[in-house]
Amino acid sequence: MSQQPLTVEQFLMANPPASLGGAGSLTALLSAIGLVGKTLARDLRIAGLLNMLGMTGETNVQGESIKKLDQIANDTFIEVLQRDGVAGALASEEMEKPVFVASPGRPAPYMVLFDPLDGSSNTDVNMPLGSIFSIIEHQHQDQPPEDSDLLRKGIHQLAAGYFLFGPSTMLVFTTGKGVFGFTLDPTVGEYQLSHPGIKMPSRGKVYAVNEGNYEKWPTGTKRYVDSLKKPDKAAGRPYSGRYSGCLVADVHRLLLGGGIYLYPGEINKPEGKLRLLYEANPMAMVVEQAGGRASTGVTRILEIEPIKLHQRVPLIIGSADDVRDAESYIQERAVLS
Ligand code: AFP
Repeated sequence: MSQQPLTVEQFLMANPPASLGGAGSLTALLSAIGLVGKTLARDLRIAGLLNMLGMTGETNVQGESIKKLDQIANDTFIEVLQRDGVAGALASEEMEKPVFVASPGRPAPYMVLFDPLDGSSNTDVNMPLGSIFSIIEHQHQDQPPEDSDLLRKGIHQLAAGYFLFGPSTMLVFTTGKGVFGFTLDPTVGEYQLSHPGIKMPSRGKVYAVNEGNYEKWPTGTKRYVDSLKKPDKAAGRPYSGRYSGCLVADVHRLLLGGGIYLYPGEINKPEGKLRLLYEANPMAMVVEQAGGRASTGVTRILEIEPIKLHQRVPLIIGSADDVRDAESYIQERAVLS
């Protein structure tokens, strides 16, 4: 008889992560996050039938129009983690301020930062979507969180991961001891270990970037992307372009097959688009744990000292050698200009 793959809870029982405030508390939190993913997977599957597509008519703290599914995903994270989790504070890309979860008499040793629905331009066209989460220590458990409580460098993350809502739903996470991918079996309602100990190739043949922005990039970034298209059989070039509009989907491809994703800084917008705390930090932790690399082109993402909650950063992430190449082009530009 073939062996049944481990569920997330069984996996964490066999490989217990260091927990704060009592054994099993991080497992409980990851389990609650798993429930968020199952709920969203269900909603996304039938969103087109339930009037869940399109816009709410409102804008978020970043000034971006909110899709109905952004709102639903955000509410799902908040409701589930408030009720079931051991998180005392929740911060989201979609909310101006963090939410305090009062839990008198029981420890709430974690804070969760999340992008509830990544790639929301894909919602209305049935393309892949993601959710991203980062878990850090909640240091002042008895007080409503200040923004400053959440401003921790990425190296202090205790766990990070994402859901990929594609043909199947996957939960991929790290607690600092490697990266593990679980596929949701909807018939039994469990995530099952399908991708143990993911390791990225040190170089790939795929690049993911919104090349429509080419004219806005600094010279070094342009030269790097140009270089990927110059045929050189020995170097495995030209690379193939693959860009889905969903960071999670693009990075997931690289995690399994290698390559590079860039959302670089632009001449008139050097900070780029992606958010440090909700997107770059958690994806960087996952990728580094799989042997990859993540930087702004100059600075390691996980070493950036955040100065505000909704801070943006350029993100160059993927196979270590590919990211090093991109850095050398980007830094050369800094020297030449
Ligand atoms: P949205 O969730 O607002 O659609 O943004 C998605 C995202 O943060 C990331 O997932 C994509 O890689 C990137 O932005 C796409 O941005 P562009 O549409 O500017 O290429």
